[in-house]
Amino acid sequence: MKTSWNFTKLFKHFALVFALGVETAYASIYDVTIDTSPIQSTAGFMAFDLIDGDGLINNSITISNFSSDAALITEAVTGDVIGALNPGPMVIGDGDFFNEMLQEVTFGTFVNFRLETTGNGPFGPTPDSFAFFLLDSGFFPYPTNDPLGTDALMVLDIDNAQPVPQVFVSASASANVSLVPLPGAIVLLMSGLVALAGVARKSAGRH
Ligand SMILES: [Ca+2]
Repeated sequence: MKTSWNFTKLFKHFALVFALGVETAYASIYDVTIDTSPIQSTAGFMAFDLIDGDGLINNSITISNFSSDAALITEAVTGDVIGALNPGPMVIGDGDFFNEMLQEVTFGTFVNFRLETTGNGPFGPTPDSFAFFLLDSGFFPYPTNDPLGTDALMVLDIDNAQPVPQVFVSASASANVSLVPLPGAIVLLMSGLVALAGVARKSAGRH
């Protein structure tokens, strides 16, 4: 019986270490691919916005590995933004309430970039929130099925330690996101599982 209790305690220890590790040391990374063929050759803008929803805990969004056949024209920055798309990286912080990089473009057929988000809590009812928009030359967003009605193509609410983007549907572009595995988190998880397996074998052998 004592062995079982120790196993439970060890499991809780690793679960806690893993949870704390994710919350304090790791971010979530996504590769984003956007097909802009329907609006190819038109003039417009890409808006990368981060809203400081909680007004308390600092979070940031880092955009890197930008590649596109769009022509980048001028850029306009509001608030807490460092760097640019090309060359990157570009870091959008939440130093102000509204933080934005507005990139004027002539759209091509694709826009690809890597998006890294912090996941710093505690998390309240109005989380820090990132949103990405495609706008026409009159600054009107191309419509999407974003339920909030903002016509965002992608939204990432930083409401947990590993926030997940929401992608919306549009007739003007289609976006896909894929999670990039975090080597550090995987190594930590695996070491915990190996240790647990060893304890489980010893425990089984004694019964
Ligand atoms: Ca914040």
